[in-house]
Amino acid sequence: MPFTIDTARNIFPSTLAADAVPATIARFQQLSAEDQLALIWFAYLEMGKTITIAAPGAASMQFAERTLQEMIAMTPLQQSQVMCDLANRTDTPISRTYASWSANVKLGFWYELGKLMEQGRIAPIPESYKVSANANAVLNTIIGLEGGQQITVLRNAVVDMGFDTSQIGNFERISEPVTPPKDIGQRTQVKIEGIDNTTINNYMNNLNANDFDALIELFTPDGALQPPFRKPIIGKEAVLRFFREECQNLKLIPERGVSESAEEGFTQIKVTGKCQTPWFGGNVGMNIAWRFLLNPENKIFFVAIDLLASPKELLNLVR
Ligand code: 45D
Repeated sequence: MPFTIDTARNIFPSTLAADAVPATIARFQQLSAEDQLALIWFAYLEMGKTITIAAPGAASMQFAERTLQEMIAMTPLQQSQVMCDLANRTDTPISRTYASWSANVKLGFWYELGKLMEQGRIAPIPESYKVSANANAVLNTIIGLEGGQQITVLRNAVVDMGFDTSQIGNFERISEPVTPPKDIGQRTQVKIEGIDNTTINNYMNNLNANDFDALIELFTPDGALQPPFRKPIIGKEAVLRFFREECQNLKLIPERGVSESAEEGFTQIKVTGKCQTPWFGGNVGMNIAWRFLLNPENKIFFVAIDLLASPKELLNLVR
């Protein structure tokens, strides 16, 4: 039976993903907007004691600038209202603008707001704000997670805010400009214990070099990529857009892997290792598995990226 995207998703079924992340997000979404904002604020302060976030580049900030200026000119009450509207996904002009932004522009916007809240130029969360018992429980769960899982929860919370894009119809998507790929001389080459496959090595090396045009040629026309906790992105055009919007300056550090033949001349390969986001650099390494399904021509038909449940999972290469 030939593979479909649906059957491909089940390769290496014993891979344990960090289910605590979607479980925590689901509990977070149940809270009131005020509790959500206060919770993120307290989580952010707590995490700030151990990990620092890198300032976003000017290129990603220019798009949020007008909205930030608009908010600075508001009364504190109006400012709080804008933030609650974002968390409630209410239909307002700012919630619509926010919805048109890529994940990195949204994160950059909140990064700036956080600084402005600290300076008192945007209404802060009062130190005396008492979160509900439920919110407190979610906060404690987040504080107990490992770093890579914490930042994934925060990122998802931010990405899910704003008006629902599926209700907007046609709109212009706003994302940072794509920087040119690294010069050949600047590129690094991965070495993966147990894996000797040019497609896999080229995948890692091209992604590390921001060479998305070369990277996308490793995929079949109907190929798919499934990011952590998301549905597969299907087809070269959509996958390329995802690379340009969300994958600049990632650092992939694959460590080891296993390869075996599958049905119909396909090959399934699982690789484990670390991945760093430009937001936190080497301060936060995420434990990652890549589950590849390659067609007989060694092209990528499917790859899933999983955030692993624990470092122990890095050694789980069970077929
Ligand atoms: O509400 O092979 C305040 C793919 C309070 C590609 C705040 C990948 C109020 C293929 C504090 C102001 C991408 C899939 C808010 C690999 C409030 C591939 C602010 C994997 C919101 C390997 C909060 C890549 C702030 C991975 C400022 C796994 C929060 C990348 C900021 C993962 C949070 C990247 C930030 C992650 C979170 C980045 C900056 C998880 C960033 C997380």
